[in-house]
Amino acid sequence: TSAKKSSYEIMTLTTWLLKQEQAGVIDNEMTIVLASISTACKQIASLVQRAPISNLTGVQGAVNVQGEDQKKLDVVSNEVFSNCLKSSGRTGVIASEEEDVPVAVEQSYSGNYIVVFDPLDGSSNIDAAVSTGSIFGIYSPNDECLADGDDNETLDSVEQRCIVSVCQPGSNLLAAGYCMYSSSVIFVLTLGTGVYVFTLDPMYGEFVLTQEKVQIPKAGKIYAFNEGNYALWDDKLKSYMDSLKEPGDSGKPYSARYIGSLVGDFHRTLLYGGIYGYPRDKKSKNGKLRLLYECAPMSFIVEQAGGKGSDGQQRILDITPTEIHQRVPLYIGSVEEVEKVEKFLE
Ligand code: AHM
Ligand code: MG
Repeated sequence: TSAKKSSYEIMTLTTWLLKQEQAGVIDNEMTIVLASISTACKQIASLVQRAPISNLTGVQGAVNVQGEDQKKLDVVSNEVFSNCLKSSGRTGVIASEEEDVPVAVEQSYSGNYIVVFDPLDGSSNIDAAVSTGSIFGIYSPNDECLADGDDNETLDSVEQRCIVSVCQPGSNLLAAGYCMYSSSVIFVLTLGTGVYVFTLDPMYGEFVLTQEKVQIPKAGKIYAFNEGNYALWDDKLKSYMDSLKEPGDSGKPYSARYIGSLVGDFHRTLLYGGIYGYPRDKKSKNGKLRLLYECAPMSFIVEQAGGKGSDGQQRILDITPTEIHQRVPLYIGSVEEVEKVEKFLE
């Protein structure tokens, strides 16, 4: 008999989560929340793949709180995500990039986890069938969200409680992940014990573990910035960008890659090394990306893979949001690359 693992042996996300629960990494409630998120992602994956057939491309007609056109799929994905989380019965408050304010989940049975998410990031790519993704982060319930006020509590004060409960620094995250809808559907997850990658097997309809304990290369010569904004950047950032184009000793400058979809650009950076940046500029004083739904979860993941997430000066995970849709500049990726841009910005 050989010691070789049976070639029929696969580790599904469900089995993996149950093993994490048995090992005491997560509790039963968290297992259920994560399972419901993976279901939402599978549903969104199928909606994204069939979008041109089922007439889900194009805009909804509404503009979200942040003044952006909502795509039809933004709206649908937000509903899918919210419904899966609500019906898990284990979330107390959910906050979405697509909603004005966080919502208290009335049907919560136990657990009361706080979940922040961007249901469909990079949706401007959808109509051309380019990569998109969902991003999420999970916080433990705090006093604010547990205080189940009396029946006379006004809607305003419930809302205020929810806002206070989600405005936590990323360093409090218990779990974070993303699902990328691309040539493969990839689910990346950290529970604070390394980064695990699962790939959706379309035959089984299950996420299967394909990479464990992923480590980002210490350095990497790929940069992903929207350089169209160059003229709006400050001089320090311009000279950083110029430096990447110097051939240097190796005779080869950095390579530019920019999908315009954070999840796709981040996933490539995680595997190949390099840097993704969304700086502040003359028009967008805090850049474009949101701290709660985008920057903090991605920074938790990158740190778990041995990389770095910074706003140019400080660690993203140390920033406590004062507003739920707060934006911050983001520089994320290989340690050496992020430190390099920090040096230039000093
Ligand atoms: P969104 O949440 O409205 O989809 O915006 C976020 C996206 C990111 O996925 C991407 O990295 C960035 O916006 C691209 O912005 P730009 O088109 O300005 O380069
Ligand atoms: Mg987004």
